[in-house]
Amino acid sequence: MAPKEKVPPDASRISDPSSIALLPKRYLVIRHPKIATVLKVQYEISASVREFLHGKGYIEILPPIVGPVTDPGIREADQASFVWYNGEPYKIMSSMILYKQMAVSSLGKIFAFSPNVRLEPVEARKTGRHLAEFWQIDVEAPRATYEDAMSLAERLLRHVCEGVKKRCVKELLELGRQLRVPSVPFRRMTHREAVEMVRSMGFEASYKEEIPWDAEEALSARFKEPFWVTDYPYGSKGFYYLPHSDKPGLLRGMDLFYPEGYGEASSGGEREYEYEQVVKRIRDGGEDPKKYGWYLEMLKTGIPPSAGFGIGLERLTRYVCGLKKIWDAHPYPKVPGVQSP
Ligand code: ASN
Repeated sequence: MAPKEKVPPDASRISDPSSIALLPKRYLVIRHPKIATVLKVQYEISASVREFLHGKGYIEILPPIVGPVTDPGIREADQASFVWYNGEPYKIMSSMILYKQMAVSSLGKIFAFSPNVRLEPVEARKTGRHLAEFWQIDVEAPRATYEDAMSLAERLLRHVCEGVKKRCVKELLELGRQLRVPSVPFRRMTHREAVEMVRSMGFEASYKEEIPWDAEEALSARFKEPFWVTDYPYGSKGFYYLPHSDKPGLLRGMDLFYPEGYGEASSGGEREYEYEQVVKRIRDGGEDPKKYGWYLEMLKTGIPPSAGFGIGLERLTRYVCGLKKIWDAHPYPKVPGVQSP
């Protein structure tokens, strides 16, 4: 006798699958046709990413999930900590940046799909593009420049859009998304130029800090193609970005922005890799270098310079699928301040 299966309620009758109030019932909403369609497209995005990077000689490695140190450069978010063996405080990765520097010293060009936890402030949910748990496509290459990293990231994005347009015709139609394949190279503007632009649009923004979320969104809405913001000011980002030698106070780091108001896509840059410099940078950021045990030990023994970037997978899915809310782009989304499966 065939086992009896209970028939669950018809999820296609849920009128708003993006509702925050329904997140605790994700086991129902995940069956909504729109969410299922998005998750299928996400699978094609991941396949296209692997195809592209594999073709360029990048080796996929496993990411760390926890460790004694993680990335402090996560804007307003907090790191998630817990107790490891012997009462040792450990972190859940907020990004695997420090571990990427370790991996390139062995394997050369690498990438990983890496899980990140960032306890964003509850207000972050208003942006529709912040999750407290998300995945990055993290890429790093030894002896590369930040121009190399930008060129790779834009070709990667182009390849993903082409792949999805080819393989997900039905899904894009169902989602009502007219996806453009962006032309490369993408437009580049410096952080200073971006600040001037958002100020002229009536937003407050400082030449010394990252651009506020609402101004970033408005900036992104002005463009029809993705674009780069480069040369962030010293102190505005993590200690691991290399400063320019010929432009005092500016970093060889960049953010990628989607057009149409989808906002930030990726951040990356060239890395600090010299022990003395990194210790100084950690101190400048108000942290105790002692916290960074294995990382500083590694720098003392010597690693190659490198450059890379991380592209948020759910943000990429949101952009490709044309979604308002990023929580439609994860099977089990964790939205700041919400308890859900
Ligand atoms: N993954 C980013 C990078 O490679 C760092 C980050 O997410 N904070 O620079």
